[in-house]
Amino acid sequence: MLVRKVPGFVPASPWGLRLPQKFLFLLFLSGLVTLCFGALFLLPHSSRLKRLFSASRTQQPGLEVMAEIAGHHSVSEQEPPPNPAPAAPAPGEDDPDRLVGVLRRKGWLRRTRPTGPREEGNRVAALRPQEESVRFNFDYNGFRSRLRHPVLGTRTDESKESQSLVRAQREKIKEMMRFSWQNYRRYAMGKNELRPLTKDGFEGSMFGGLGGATIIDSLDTLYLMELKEEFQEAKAWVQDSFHLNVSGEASLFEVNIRYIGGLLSAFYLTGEEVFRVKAIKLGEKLLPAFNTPTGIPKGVVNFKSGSWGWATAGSSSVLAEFGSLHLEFLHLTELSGNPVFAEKVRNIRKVLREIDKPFGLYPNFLSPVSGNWVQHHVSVGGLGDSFYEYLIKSWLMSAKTDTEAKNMYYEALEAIETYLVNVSPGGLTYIAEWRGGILDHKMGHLACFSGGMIALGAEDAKEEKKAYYRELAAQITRTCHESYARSDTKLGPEAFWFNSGREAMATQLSESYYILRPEVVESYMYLWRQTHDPIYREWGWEVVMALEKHCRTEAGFSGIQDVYSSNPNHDNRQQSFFLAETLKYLYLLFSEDNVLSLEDWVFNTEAHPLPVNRSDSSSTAGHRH
Ligand code: DMJ
Repeated sequence: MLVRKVPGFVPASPWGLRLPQKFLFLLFLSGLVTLCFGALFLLPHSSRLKRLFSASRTQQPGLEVMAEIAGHHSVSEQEPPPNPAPAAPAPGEDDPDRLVGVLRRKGWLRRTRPTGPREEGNRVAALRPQEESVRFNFDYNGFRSRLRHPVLGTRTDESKESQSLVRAQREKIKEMMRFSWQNYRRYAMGKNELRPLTKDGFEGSMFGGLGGATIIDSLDTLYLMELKEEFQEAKAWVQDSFHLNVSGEASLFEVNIRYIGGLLSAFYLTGEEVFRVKAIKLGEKLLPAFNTPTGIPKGVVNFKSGSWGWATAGSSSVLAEFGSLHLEFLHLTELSGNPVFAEKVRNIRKVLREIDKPFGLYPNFLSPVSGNWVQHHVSVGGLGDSFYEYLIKSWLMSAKTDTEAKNMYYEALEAIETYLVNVSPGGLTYIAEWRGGILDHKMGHLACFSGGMIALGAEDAKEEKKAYYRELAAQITRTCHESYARSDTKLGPEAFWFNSGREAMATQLSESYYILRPEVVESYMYLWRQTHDPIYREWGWEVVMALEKHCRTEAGFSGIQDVYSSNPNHDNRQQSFFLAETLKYLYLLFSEDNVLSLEDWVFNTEAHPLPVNRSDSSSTAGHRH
């Protein structure tokens, strides 16, 4: 339609307003906009503005700022992690006092209040000045005074003939330790492991750039065997060259059992501060792994140099890995006064206690995001093993106060007895693996630790089951011995089967290797202490002889590729657990019971002794879970 212009007539706007009215309306509108905008700026944090305009997401409130400080992008721009939160600043990389100062000046500390227990723990760790945790006063003398036995036992009457044989055997094992150490020191000092054939070092990818795995793993064995000069060499390296400012991806489990475990036991044995301080600082670097929706840690932690770390990698966590932190983390709290470590493992315990378990069994894979089992594969060998071990040892380490761990252990063992324990046609008792109800009639070398574990737990079982568990432990240990005895080298394969004519033997070359593993001699040691049956020392000595014959090389000990070959090839690797575990358990097998008495110590899954906690310090709460 055509609108004609009439002189002197000011047309109304489409809404029928005249100019002054329009002006007034615009004025009002702009005032309103200014007011709203201003109000947004008055909100406590600019990230709230972002949230107002962004789609909802699962990120924990209050944590974005910390990521920004660390130079990270917001979570939506990251791949994983699913639920990021800041972790402790990498120890030694940031000056924590300076960081706290900067945060306070900028007012960030007030604005990033945590919103729940998990975040609270992270915040404490992130902002705690490391000096503070180092300055925590642990009463070392009090701890020593509560031990029931001298750490290295009491001297026995050396004139006894039988004792002198045992002493000679012990001396032989000590010589093997000295030989392993000296070759490592000569060819690979500071590297993670020795390669004895090529006479150089091996770094591997499990430790995120940390070095010296063999050194940390060896400290307590050197101390136990009174290899004093060697112990001093190892300690000097930890003091001067063990740097934590690394930035790779590490296995949470491996760093925990080898490094944290090794440092903790070195501290408890010697009282040397350097071990306590480094254990705590390294423990703080592991905390980012727990930043998942369930608090179940991922298997890999990223030590990002000079920044927060993020838990990354795979979609499920492994039972043996997240289930084998309890002992060390309680001691980190005990030695630092920082509750965060105990809180992390208490939460893992809670998730595992509450989750449904098929037939009472614990599958090996759990999603740290949903908290559900990922597959129904159950094993007392690899992937499951040390979870069960840490239940019974948590009970023992708590001076028998952690009844929750005790109950979980015996319930799990009942399910294992019912569904997994079998006897072969040839009369060998074994623990099979379970795949959704179907059994694999095999045992891994790793599962052979279970003889020792069941023996250790037998004493606190219900009266009517004690004898049964002692016998079960003995039978499983006998089966594991058979796996050694049936090979040409008298060393056992990585896995062995029971559903062919050749029982307790590997069925293919790919399972026929032996990499200096400790589990069989570990069980001999526990069974010896429980029964004093000389058969365990005899079997242990067979292993010593076989190691000497097949694994000793010119420059250290090496694993072998085929236990069924009378002249096996070497794998060119002296594993750090050979010094931490295999040689330690052998030495203890030929020692008196009061040397590292089981009344005073529990061994972590890398054979590092941690003391039974009889203190009544405030952080003991961690031990009562
Ligand atoms: C060690 O690192 C530990 O014993 C772990 O629990 C399992 N495997 C190795 C030794 O075989």
